Amino acid sequence: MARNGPQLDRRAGGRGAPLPSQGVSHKRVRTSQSCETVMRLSRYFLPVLKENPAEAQIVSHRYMLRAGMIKQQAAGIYSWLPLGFRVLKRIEEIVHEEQIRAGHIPLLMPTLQPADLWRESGRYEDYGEEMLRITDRHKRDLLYGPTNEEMITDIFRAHIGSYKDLPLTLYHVQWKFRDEIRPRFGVMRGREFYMKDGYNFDLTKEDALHAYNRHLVSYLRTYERMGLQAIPMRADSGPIGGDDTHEFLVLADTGESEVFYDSKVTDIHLGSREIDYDSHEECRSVMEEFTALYARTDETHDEARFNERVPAERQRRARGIEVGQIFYFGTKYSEPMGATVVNDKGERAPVHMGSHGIGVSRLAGAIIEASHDDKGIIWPEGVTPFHCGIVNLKQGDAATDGACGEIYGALTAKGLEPLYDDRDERAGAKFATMDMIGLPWRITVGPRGLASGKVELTSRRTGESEEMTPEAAVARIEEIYAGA
Ligand code: 5CA
Repeated sequence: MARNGPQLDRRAGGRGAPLPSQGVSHKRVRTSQSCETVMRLSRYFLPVLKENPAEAQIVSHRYMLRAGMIKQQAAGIYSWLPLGFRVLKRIEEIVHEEQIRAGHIPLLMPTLQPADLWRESGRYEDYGEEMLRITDRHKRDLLYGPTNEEMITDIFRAHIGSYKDLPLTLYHVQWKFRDEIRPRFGVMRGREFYMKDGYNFDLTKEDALHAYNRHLVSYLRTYERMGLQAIPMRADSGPIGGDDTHEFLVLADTGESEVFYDSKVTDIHLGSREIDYDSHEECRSVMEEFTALYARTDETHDEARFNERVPAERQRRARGIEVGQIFYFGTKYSEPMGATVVNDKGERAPVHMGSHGIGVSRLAGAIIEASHDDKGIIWPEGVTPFHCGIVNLKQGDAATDGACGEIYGALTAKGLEPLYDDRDERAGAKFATMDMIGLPWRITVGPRGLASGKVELTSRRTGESEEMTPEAAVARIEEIYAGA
């Protein structure tokens, strides 16, 4: 991986515009995590497992358990332990930044929803066994939301009545529950899972299709910042409805979806292009560029068309992990639920809508599937739980302890978050832990190197090490994360 790849470029914005704050910082999450004690391994909570857990069938599940990221509490329901929680928050933060950059507005809806809302759209009965239905003490029917089309439509109709308030896209990142028949692969197919779901409201179909394209572009950016290539593929809309829908697939042998595509699609990247999210033309042209070549999931795959359009040597049949999906469904919810606006001629009409989801918790697993080796996880810089590790090879040695402390202090003073392995452990055990938890950079400090004023900077991805002064190592880490 290029050291300054697109996923490092956290500062680049559409048209270079500064991000509005909207309650979401575009620096690291600081919520009680950056306090010094939690970044010293001797005082952290990192329950690393030495053995492979028998229940884990795929590498991401295995490594998430072994690296002490998650703990299963019931089938498909997990606690996120401190390391996993940091990754989850980091993924969420990138999602927020890119949504806000595209002009979408965050809010927060509850996990529990009244059944009556779903009776209005007709989905209460349709949704079937996957919906967790709950009755409260007053015998009122509730459900744990599997998605939020009805609730957001209810919010819209309560407050908006004029075309002048459009376009509008609202989104949240919230826990969902789907009582999956076969929860498996850890957080990849959970029953309780964390999802970003966004909903656009537009006056016309044309505007709503712009919202669709805008979401497609913002999703491409989101995934690339996480070090992932997620290919938009024509898919089936399932219980959400509508005819226009694309899923975003990360190619991986362990993926649950069967995919068919022209190998040329993997050459297309968004990179650091500046996209004007208000421009219908720009968003449409990116959408067309990314969806012109054949790429479909098994639900919409058409073998005859595939053979006709894709030369044999470029035909790929593979597996993929679905990390997001976008939908345009017109007035499917606005009409039955009465979400209308008055247009400039004074006529009232239902709004055109779409919904757009990203599997935030699933992404933690998908990133590991795409980025690991036989020693453990290799986090892309964009989502790493800590910017780098510091390994003290001789704990208790005054010079080594002192140098580690200085490096630690210099990094944190620059707003970076290192994880300092200050345990009284053998070097081999410390390296094994660092390799398993996958921090992309490691600074190793030992008495031998220090005698000539040097520490070692190692890339987790390439395994290459370089000797340099502690100051140079700190400067290098800073440069890497500045995306300069
Ligand atoms: N309302 C629409 C868009 S917001 C919706 O619910 N779309 S979805 O069903 O495709 O879900 C969005 C994303 O959530 C999926 O692409 C997938 O990445 C993730 N997801 C869906 N089901 C699960 C699950 N059981 N476990 C983990 N992630 C899931």
